Amino acid sequence: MAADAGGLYLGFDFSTQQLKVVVMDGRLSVVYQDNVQFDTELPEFRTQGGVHIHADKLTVTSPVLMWVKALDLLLDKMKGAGFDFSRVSALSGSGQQHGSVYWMKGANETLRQLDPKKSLAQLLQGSFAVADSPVWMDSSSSQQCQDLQSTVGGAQRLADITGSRAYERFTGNQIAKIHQTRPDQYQDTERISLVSSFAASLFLGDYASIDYSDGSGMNLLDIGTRDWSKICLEATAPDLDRRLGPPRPSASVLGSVSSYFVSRYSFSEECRVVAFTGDNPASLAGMRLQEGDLAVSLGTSDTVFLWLKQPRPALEGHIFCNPVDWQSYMALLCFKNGSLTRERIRNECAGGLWEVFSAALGDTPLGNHGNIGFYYDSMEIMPCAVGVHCFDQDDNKVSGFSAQVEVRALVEGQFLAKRLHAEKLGYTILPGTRVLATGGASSNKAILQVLSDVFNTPVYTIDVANSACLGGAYRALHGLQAESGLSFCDVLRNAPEPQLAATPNPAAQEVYDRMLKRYARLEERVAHESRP
Ligand code: XUL
Repeated sequence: MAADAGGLYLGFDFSTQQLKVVVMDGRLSVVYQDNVQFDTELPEFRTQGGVHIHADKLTVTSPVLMWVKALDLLLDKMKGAGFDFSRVSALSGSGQQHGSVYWMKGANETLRQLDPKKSLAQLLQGSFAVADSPVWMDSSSSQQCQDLQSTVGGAQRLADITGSRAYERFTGNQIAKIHQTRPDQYQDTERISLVSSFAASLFLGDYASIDYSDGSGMNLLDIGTRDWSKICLEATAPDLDRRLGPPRPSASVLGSVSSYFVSRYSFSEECRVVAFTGDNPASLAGMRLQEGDLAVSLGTSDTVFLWLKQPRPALEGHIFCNPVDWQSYMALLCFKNGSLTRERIRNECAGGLWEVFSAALGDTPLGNHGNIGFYYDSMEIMPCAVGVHCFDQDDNKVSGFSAQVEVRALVEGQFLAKRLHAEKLGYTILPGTRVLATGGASSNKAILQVLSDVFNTPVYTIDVANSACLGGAYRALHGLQAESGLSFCDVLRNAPEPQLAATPNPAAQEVYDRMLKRYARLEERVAHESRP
């Protein structure tokens, strides 16, 4: 089916603290946005930041009915604002990754015959076998992680199959915990959805498939065959295959919106529902990352997205199936020490002023005379290490650097780490590679110059406010056209282009290729010496 020029495309994001929607027209302009904040607009659920943190501090859940009610409220708000649902050609969206929803036996029958006179929350209140869904902030499944890894043959073997070693928040380990601690509720469960496929199910009026990309965050999907891994399923819980349903490509049109939405909100019967995916894959789509690109989000923690053709799963970082090109992959790397550490060094070495911090980067040479620093103010994820570790040009440990050298050591070190870990997962810098920078620190040109030099590639900036939602709207449009063989890139050709912000210094390649080798050696040493 071709895209309708006058049609609208909806992108929803069921994130941790809120439900958001963006509406895009056929010319790719955002024409409407709205949201529902869980804590303040649905106070009856008593969440903080959209979640309940349980007494053990490890278990973190969200009431599934809160998400259902949020959708009622959001659509009612849109209706109240006069939004014309009949113009919507397709919708898609995303959910916080890893969270899981347990549909009660008989729930699919309920979904298939929703009475448009009632709200979704009224209709579905008895449809969940587990009322409180485990979410990505949960870290209570360490035992299940250990069990899975030992059954499969170790952490690296699990990463080779599923793209990641076992992580507590990954859905398979959460499912195993539910099966072990609440066997009756597991028995009552007819279907298990991710937050993303649960949201798609509401619109579809039927159980929606889990897409390959969000499915990769479960420690259950074989990312090579793009099917459930038998050994992982068996190690997790009985009859899991049946409860998950077959996974599908992320660009699949799952069907048309259910008659409930046609009657209650005047959606067109033709409005298509495109598979929902995880919020990180949806952001990759929203940023329109292309083959060979790398996106760096510089925030409280720094996140890196990579587009990969031939991934090499490792013990750190995650490989997911790519949400916009089913034959490719993406990687997600998370570095805990981001802007808070940059702010600390700015305060200590630049009198609290970003201008002085930037000037220090301008006044120090590429490669920083061989000085290298590791600044892990809090326990770092990549690598698992803590503390500040400084080395001079001969790899001797030193207690610190002069203020200007310290500023450059921090910024160079943060970007060398990103390049090192990206390359470990199979990323290679090729001619034409672009680095897209987003997040707070991406407005600092001097920081972006170092990023460009360390990667020896041009750096572009892109506005990614709401990138997951926008990615949903882009994916809705692409889903409609994917059947005619058009790539995501073809369909989104006219979307706003990123802005060029920095180009590499001609001397950068030689300096940083050499420095990266030393950085890798020193990082291993630091990780070894400071392991908790
Ligand atoms: C990714 C992860 C988080 C959630 C947040 O692995 O756990 O980024 O997706 O919504």
